[in-house]
Amino acid sequence: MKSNKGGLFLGIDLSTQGLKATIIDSGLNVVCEKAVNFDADLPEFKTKGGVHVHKDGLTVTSPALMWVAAMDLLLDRMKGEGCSFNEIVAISGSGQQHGSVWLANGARKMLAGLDGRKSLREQLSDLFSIGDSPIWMDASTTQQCKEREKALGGAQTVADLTGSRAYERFTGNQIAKIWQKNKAGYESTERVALVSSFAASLLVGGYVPIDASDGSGMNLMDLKTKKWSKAALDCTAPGLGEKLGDIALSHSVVGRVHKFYCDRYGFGRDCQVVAFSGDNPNSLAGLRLGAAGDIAISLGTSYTMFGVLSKPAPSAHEGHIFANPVDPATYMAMVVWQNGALTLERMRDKYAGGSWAKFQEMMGKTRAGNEGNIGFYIETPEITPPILKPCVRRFDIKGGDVAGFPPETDLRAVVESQMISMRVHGCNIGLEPERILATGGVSQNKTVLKVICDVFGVPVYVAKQANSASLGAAYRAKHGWECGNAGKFVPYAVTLAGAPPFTKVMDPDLEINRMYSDMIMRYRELEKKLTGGKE
Ligand code: XUL
Repeated sequence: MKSNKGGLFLGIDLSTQGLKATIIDSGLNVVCEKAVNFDADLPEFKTKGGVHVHKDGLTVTSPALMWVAAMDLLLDRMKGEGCSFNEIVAISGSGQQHGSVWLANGARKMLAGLDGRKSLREQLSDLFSIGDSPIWMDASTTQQCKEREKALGGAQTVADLTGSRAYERFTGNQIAKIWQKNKAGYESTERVALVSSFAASLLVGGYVPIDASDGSGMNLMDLKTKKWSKAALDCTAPGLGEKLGDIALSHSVVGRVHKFYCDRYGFGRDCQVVAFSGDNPNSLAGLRLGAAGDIAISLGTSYTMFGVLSKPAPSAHEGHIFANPVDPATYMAMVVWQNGALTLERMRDKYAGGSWAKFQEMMGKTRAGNEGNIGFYIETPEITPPILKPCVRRFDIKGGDVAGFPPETDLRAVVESQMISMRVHGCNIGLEPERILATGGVSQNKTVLKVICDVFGVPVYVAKQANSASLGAAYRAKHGWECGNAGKFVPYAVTLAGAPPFTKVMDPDLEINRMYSDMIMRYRELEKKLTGGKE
């Protein structure tokens, strides 16, 4: 790795399926990337896609110690590649949103006492009061959502207060469930962290605040004041405010790396840690979304659609408003689909033997609009629209239920259904793109991009760098470091002046776009058959 006088910035992304690192230099060039895959690299934790789905099909957790072991492995790999840790001046990071990490009484001391002669895993095996962290795929808290919405005055009140109505995966509802079902676990907990703030805690060797942007995904924070809402805390669990600690703006410096990292890996003592945030907020930072009409579509494990709004209107039905991680004066709006890449990949495996090339070839044999056939592929509980009971439904052009489609038709039906759902539900919360920035694994796939482009009727761009969350974290490390040095907020655009432009990959076919606009009406009607009319 070349030496860099202006210092290096490290972004770390603790996602559902793995842990990634991206290092940039002061000119914003990516100089190093490394990754750990949980299933393949840490098979002893027996995860599938990084998670354990429990017997009820609704409870989904990940072993927190696996994340600790992954940090050891990632840093060892980077060290093995000769990574210049001593030149890193600031680190920030990203975590899958909503997941909670339960740190046991005494954990603060354990973190503070880290010793560079042993691995994190060796020293932190007793760190957790609850070892299985509930994550964003968990849909087991419908009862707690209902109870908390009732206590707070209804879905719209909760949305107005926290940015979203109560959602099963949102941390407040997960915490309420733990309090109700596992009181001993709750009581032996010193700190409840988010996945993002936990990763930062590992680096600092102590507790750090939750950042306002990821904090918006908890149904606990007052979105306007960016402080915990007392009413929301009170209807969740006793003594919760103390267990959660503070909230910080996302560009705040929250500490310096612990001596452990200096001794074991050669980090400098002054290397700063900037608040970690959620993966979607970090992607927003990585894709530098700022202009109205610039909307990102992230095609990863979950599919998400997001953009910046200055006057958001939180909805009692769907979508989320979060604090913007790079501009405290504005907000980000987002919609999430759980049946994203994994659902598409399962279809690819079923029909195209796991090959994207064959998948594209099969898509090429069908026409846009799929001869009027429409399908819904809810393989795991869906967030948008809320369909908690998995089901697959296929409809012909007359709206009649059909048992199956030919393979090619089935493949196109999944892609079209996923993208039409994005247009329908994104629009419901004010996400109306003038251009789309596509990111995430599936965005490499041109036939999928073509469907996005024609469904929305706007040009599609891609970032050269696929890992927008870890890149965004590296950008945010630079941003936070510059704000800290200046002693005041520095506009994000100033930090990122000179970042490489995005590449336009296609323009829409407006005739096909009109056809999709007509198809959307039918889609909405059919969707009601699955939701019973709920959005
Ligand atoms: C966002 C969400 C997912 C996770 C996945 O609300 O639940 O996108 O952040 O990483």
